[in-house]
Amino acid sequence: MAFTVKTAEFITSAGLTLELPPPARAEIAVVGKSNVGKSSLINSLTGRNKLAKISATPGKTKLINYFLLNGEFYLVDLPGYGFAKAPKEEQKKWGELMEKYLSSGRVSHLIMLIDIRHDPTELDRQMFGYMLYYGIPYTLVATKADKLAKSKRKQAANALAKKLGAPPYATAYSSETGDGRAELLERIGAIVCPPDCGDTNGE
Ligand SMILES: Nc1nc2c(ncn2[C@@H]2O[C@H](COP(=O)(O)OP(=O)(O)OP(=O)(O)O)[C@@H](O)[C@H]2O)c(=O)[nH]1
Ligand SMILES: [Mg+2]
Repeated sequence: MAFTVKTAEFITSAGLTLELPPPARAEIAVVGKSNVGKSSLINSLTGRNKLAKISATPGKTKLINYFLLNGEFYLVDLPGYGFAKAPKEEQKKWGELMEKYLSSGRVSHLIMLIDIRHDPTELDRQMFGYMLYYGIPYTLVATKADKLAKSKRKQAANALAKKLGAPPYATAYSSETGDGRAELLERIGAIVCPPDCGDTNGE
């Protein structure tokens, strides 16, 4: 049966000192360019509009924000990259924070977001390279799918994955309409509780 999010709660924010909460069953982190829709996706997935803070101004999320879902796994909101106006010092801090976090061995899965309307940027390629380098399993998601005609979404999402050099498959997602939500939840369900995990998660 379908995986559902029953509860979602904010746990903590962590910065460079990386004071992270005790590990949970899984830790799924959301990465992507600033303003691509990471925080919106977390709200849409959890059905909680005000859980993660959203802003039309890029660079809203500056810390690693932990949300505990169903009391058993973390969904983690990360600060975005590629915010052109960010001061050099801030960009440096972002790099240090991400390097520390991704090499911590805690991340069980990364959900990487790319805007469905734009080609991957150089920084997206770098991010993708980090993911491969650290050997972290990932899922690619093309955000803001509502900005494209329905008939073009699937193809555009898959083309993005291909351009990134990944197997040509990405989920087209819209936090506005809920497009792709069921598909991504199913994926998350499989990460949190693979077939052999011995749990009846999701009933
Ligand atoms: N049309 C549309 N707009 C979206 C969608 N997702 C996010 N947005 C808008 O995009 C802007 C940025 O959204 P956020 O969720 O704050 O983006 P973020 O990736 O968390 O940004 P940072 O925290 O700055 O890295 C906001 O104005 C959102 O309303 C979507 O699926 N469709
Ligand atoms: Mg954010």
